[in-house]
Amino acid sequence: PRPIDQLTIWDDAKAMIRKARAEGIETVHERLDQQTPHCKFCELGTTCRNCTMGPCRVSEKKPRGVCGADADVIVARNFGRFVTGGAAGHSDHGRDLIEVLEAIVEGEAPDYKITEEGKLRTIAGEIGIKEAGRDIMDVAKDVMECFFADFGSRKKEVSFLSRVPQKRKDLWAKLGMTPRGVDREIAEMMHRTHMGCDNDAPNTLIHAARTALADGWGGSMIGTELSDVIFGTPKPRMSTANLGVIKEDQVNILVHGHNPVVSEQILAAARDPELLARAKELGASGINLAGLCCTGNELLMRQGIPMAGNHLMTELAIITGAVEAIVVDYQCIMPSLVQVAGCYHTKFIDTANKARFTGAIHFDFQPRTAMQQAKEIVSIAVEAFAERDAGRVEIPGEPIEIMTGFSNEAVIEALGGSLDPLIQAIVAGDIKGAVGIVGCNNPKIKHDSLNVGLAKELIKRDILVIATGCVTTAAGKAGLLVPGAIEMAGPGLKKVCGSLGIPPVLHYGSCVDNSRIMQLCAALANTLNVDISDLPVGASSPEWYSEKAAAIGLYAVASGIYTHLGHPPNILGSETVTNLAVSGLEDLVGATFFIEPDPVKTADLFEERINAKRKGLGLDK
Ligand code: SF4
Ligand code: WCC
Ligand code: FE2
Repeated sequence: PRPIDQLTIWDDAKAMIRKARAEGIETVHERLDQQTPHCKFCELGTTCRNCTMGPCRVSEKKPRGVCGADADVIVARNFGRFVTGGAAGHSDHGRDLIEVLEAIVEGEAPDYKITEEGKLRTIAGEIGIKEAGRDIMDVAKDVMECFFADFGSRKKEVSFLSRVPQKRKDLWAKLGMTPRGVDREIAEMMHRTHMGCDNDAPNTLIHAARTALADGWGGSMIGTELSDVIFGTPKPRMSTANLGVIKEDQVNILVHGHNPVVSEQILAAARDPELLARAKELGASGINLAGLCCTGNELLMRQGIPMAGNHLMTELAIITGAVEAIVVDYQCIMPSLVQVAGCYHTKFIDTANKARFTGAIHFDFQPRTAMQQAKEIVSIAVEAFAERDAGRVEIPGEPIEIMTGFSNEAVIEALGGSLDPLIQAIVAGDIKGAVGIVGCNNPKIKHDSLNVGLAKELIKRDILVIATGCVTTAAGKAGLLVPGAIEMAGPGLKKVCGSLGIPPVLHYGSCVDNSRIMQLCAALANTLNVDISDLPVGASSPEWYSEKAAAIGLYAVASGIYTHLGHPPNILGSETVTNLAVSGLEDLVGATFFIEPDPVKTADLFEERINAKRKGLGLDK
């Protein structure tokens, strides 16, 4: 096996990988070794399995599949479907929030409510629904109908395009990139990539961008906004991160996945007096809830629940031996967690019919019965405490302080009611620009080395960093999410963040919450009366792995944001597709991807780009 020092930058992770090896438990790292080297054709994107005349693998020697498709067509189709998988994930999550809103409106969800009436009214206004003087439930019903319709085929564009600068919308219309309906774009991509349909790589990629935009300005944005409406808009608050948040003397429940619909109820149930009393009867001092990945981010942003770890920490969290239950909803949940949990007393509980795990305890979680089901789940965890083997418990490290809760609403409030102070700081050059660092971990990359390395490098250069997804935990563990982190920032950023009492890296939420960043960029562009592509901003996913991250990257680029990836998607087998991604898109949408594994070089490229955009806006000579 590879030496542990090469696998991760974190001491808590190293301790748990060591423990796993000592106990003979396999992790993602060993499985990557088993899978290396990967299939070269698949890496290049030149394998096609779209029909049974194949599967085909094309190369210089055999340049066409049985049907005649060449590398360009095959790579574009594969990448199109890849992005579509991601858009489907985020958007189906968004749909689940609409269904909860529907259940609230119909009086079928006693354990959920409209928490943010003001926000719901604002959204209604933005999407053209009359709200003044109307009962909130009537407004909610119309918003719900409108969002359901955003998934269908009858609209010319999804509702939240009302937020997009006109110039950008005109460009999308001209390119045939306007997202019309979420499910429609997803279905159309599946159609286009069937044998004998869209056999022109650039044309396929335009539709891939449209599908990604349906995610960013459609499904994801609906997910974020309705989560705020139902569970509350995040406000700045303090919390903690790393495996040290797991408590030796308590019943530990980890929530993992993405959707707050389940985890918010688990949190409420964990505070139930009867369950607490039972936990104490069994010798625990309390019930401790902590998060993993994005469902963790959702609870952290709104409720301050501590974060146990990001993607590559999920197996390792169980290996502490102190986790009574891991409760999952969907996405980014490694199936191996069932096996790792099986090595301990840990109960693995799945809650969604669309994300079942063989060997798990299954709950078909429904809005109507949410609280009762959540209590049953917590009860299973509490009872498991009695089975814990104290001799196998090892919880590494002390929790690190973090600040979280930066919604756009909270940022505007901190700025005194408008974005003007932020714009002034950018104009003055105290803040040169901003980069959203988002996404995952990937065992091919030393865990969090790029996520942290890039964030540090950017803030040094007075570039504000906005973090979401698994990058938030990386930034937090590196001490970047506290106001004191301004000491690591350049002089301008230090001054601005110092005066506001905020960190130079802002925790902006989960992966669907990248829609908050899109909304912020659109608002800045609208205020300045420019396009998003004119702003001194960028996006990065240094350690990405998932289809969802590819969708995010593509909607960022298609929205006009220069976007970094730490390693390439499986497209290098086509020069046409690769060139389009890393340069040709610039002429079409005013932004491209760039691929760069080195954090310093990446920061150089961002700085160059940001300086050029500043010049373009007339901010610097
Ligand atoms: Fe091969 Fe064409 Fe079928 Fe793909 S669609 S498997 S390239 S014959
Ligand atoms: Ni979003 Fe990436 Fe984490 Fe999963 S939870 S691993 S897509 S960043
Ligand atoms: Fe996520």
